[in-house]
Amino acid sequence: MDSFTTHFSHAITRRPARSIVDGLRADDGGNPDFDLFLQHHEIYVAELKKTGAKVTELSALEEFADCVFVEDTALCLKEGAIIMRPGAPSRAGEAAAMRPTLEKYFKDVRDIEIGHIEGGDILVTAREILVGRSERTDSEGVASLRKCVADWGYTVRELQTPPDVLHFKTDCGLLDENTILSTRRLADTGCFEDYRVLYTAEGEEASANAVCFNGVVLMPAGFSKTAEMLKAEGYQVVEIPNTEAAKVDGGMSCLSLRLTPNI
Ligand code: CIR
Repeated sequence: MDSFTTHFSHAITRRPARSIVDGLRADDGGNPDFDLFLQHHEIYVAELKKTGAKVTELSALEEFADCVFVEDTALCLKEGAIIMRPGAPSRAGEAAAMRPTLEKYFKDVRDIEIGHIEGGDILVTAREILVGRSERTDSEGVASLRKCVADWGYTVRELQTPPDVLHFKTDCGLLDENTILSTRRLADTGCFEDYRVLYTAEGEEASANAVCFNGVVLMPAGFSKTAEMLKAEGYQVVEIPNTEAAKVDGGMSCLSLRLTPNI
């Protein structure tokens, strides 16, 4: 049976705003080029569609520079969706803006009511939901998520995102039910002891934010050793140019919400 953690009928993306040049970033390596960002984004959306997904492409929200990174606004599970409470003040309104779209797909849409939590810090596996505390996600936010999903039967495990890493999933991605692609710095914290872990090649840590969507592993282009390793392990890999999103700390998972509606 296809896992609900890697197989989805739908995805939601949002066109990058021109204001993405002002997007948040940890280190300033120059502003992203908007036209090139848009081209890369179009490739990403096309690859999602090729996997059979129906993609809802939302319009840009110029008032939110980081709005293209929709993953941070919500968590979609098979029972319903949870609207996040981003820890970045400039991103707070993005989550509320996602609600009307999710209400079209889910009967039950819940809200994180206290603390802060962003979707980039959440990794859903077949057995549990892993959440890394970070600069954007705190224990109150994790507790609020736990409360939201308890009656749906999910276990939430609270972990720590390594220092200087934006989100938990900046450093990892689920490849299949039991396999996680991870950097060594994250896996060395012991958080994946019950899983099979494949490591990014040394110097290719930025390839860890891969996302498995309907049997295809979408990963940022330019990390040939990690891509070859994944292919040798039997994964179907598609490499997507990501230079512009990377300038504002964005990767593959951040660019979509992946879901199977229940309406
Ligand atoms: C931010 O700092 O919030 C954005 N510039 C990047 C968000 C990346 N999202 C993700 O990893 N889920």
